[in-house]
Amino acid sequence: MNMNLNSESTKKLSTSIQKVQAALSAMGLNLQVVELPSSTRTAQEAAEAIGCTVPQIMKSLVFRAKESGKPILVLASGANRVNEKRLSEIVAEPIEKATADFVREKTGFVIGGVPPVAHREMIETYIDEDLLQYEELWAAAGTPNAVFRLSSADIERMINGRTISVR
Ligand code: 5CA
Repeated sequence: MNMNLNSESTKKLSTSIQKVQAALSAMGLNLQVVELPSSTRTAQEAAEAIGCTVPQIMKSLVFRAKESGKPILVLASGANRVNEKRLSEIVAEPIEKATADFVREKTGFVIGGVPPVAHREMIETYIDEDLLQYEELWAAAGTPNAVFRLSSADIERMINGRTISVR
């Protein structure tokens, strides 16, 4: 038997994906991580790979509060650009975009795969109100080619965050 071929064909799910699936299962929600053959690194790529619209992609954007150094997670509709001035007023601190290293350190995941749940530490979270209109949403699930489908109702069940207008 060709062991290389065999190990390739029985490739295991990455530990990052397993972490996300375990967290979803632990919440008692029947949500399944799916790995796609093409990149889901950006909202645009994810929408194309899934066959949904960009606004239905739930982006997980990490910011850093400049005074406290705490991470801030914004779950935003794929079509929306976060108004950083508005966000800093809500957070009551100046904020900046997180570096790739900061994202990895606080969430445990790489950019392009950051899920809305299962982070290494608790992260203050804000939810884009525009997401709540969609019955079908898709979020990253640990790697840049894994996602899971959820509904806007699932957001409230799984995420302890404040709903805001991010635009
Ligand atoms: N998997 C997709 C769709 S679910 C995804 O994770 N999209 S995302 O928008 O949530 O994550 C990509 C985001 O990471 C970008 O919008 C951008 O804000 C951020 N990002 C990309 N490159 C960098 C970088 N070099 N440094 C800091 N942040 C980055």
